[in-house]
Amino acid sequence: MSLSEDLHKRRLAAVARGVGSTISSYIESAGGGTLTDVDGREWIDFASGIAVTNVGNAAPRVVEAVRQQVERFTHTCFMVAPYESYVAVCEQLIGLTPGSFEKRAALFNSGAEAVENAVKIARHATGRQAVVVFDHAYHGRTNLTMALTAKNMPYKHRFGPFAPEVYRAPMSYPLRDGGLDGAEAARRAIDVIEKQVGAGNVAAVLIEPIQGEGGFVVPAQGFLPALAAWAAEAGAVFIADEIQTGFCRTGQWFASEHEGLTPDLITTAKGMGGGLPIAGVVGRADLMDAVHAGGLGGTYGGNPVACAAALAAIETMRELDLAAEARRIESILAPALAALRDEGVAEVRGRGAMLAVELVRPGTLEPDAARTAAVSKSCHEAGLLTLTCGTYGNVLRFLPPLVIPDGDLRRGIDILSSSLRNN
Ligand code: PLZ
Repeated sequence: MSLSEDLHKRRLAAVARGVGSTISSYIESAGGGTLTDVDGREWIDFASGIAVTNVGNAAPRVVEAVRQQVERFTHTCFMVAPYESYVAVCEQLIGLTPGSFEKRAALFNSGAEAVENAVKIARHATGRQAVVVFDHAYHGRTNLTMALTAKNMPYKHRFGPFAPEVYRAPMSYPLRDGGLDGAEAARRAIDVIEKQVGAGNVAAVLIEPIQGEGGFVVPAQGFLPALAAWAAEAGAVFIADEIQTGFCRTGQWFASEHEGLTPDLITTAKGMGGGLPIAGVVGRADLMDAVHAGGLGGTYGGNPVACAAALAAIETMRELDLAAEARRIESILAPALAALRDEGVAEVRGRGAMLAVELVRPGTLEPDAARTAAVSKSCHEAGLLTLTCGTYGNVLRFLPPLVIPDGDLRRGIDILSSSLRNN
């Protein structure tokens, strides 16, 4: 029995079945483009732990910053006895996010927690309750964020009842929209909001600028700016969930920048911590500061070790210009994916190092989840770690670390190419 098989047996007896894993190999070490399992087998990393290790795994600056911080102190709780690195991370969030208006930030542990807090802030600041989200949205697994998330299986099934005052509007999904342009898709969504919710009741419009779990859906150009303009007019808070798209992933620091958006609030997590759990809400000072003192917080939010990692990760992104690296990955991966197109590939889409292909039955738009699963499995067998996503489970997505060497990237593309050919 391999060491991984042995571990898997232990896992089955100890870890709840509800917690899944993409592969059943257990990891021993990982770097900038590969993971190595306990049996010495190497995996090319097209997952980055779901868009987290943008700076690579065990990135040298992050390792050193964490080491130095754990030697100094591991936890005081910022709400009890504050420390400099929390403030410094907030300063970085303020400086890096789009919009030159006065901002504030607050730190949390996970993406879901950031989203929950962004909604709390928007509700408190507006005195309104309704939150508008979109088809195919993913915002997390806590009770409120399950309500905000669109897809039933596996996220919501039998986990209700869900938080109230959440309303879902149609998304711009160019492949499946029958040719609606961004303005038309926004009009369709705004009609739903105005008729079913009422502009004056909307606390927040919450959207991923490129949807992640929902299928790497890139809305038609103009959709996001039109929604943001409507929200401003309606006195609603426009929140961009940049948890998956943020921190250089799409070829800019934040995906909002591709269309010149300046969201009122932005949620961040994943890439910002270089692998340590940390999340943030950053945005308009008048909204953030509307909340009474003590209204926001949590024991571990902005833990000093996670803050040290975040500062080191951000420094690495700046120093290595990882936004440019994301564009380098796009310049290699996007044409390679386009060249792999067959009659079952409906679309190649995404931005930067957040790219995907959507698989359908030839000649139709009928999702082909079975082929998607088969291609993914065949990639895994050949040593390429890929992920799937999409409401219909028919999207193969690619999220390599932004520091992946060209050689690993090309080896990954070769594996993907033969997996697609053979399935
Ligand atoms: N918002 C846009 O992508 C996390 C979740 C995977 P947490 N996406 C990966 C899974 O199956 O749980 C995500 C996201 C967007 C919010 C979240 C939630 O972030 O850190 O997982 O809570």
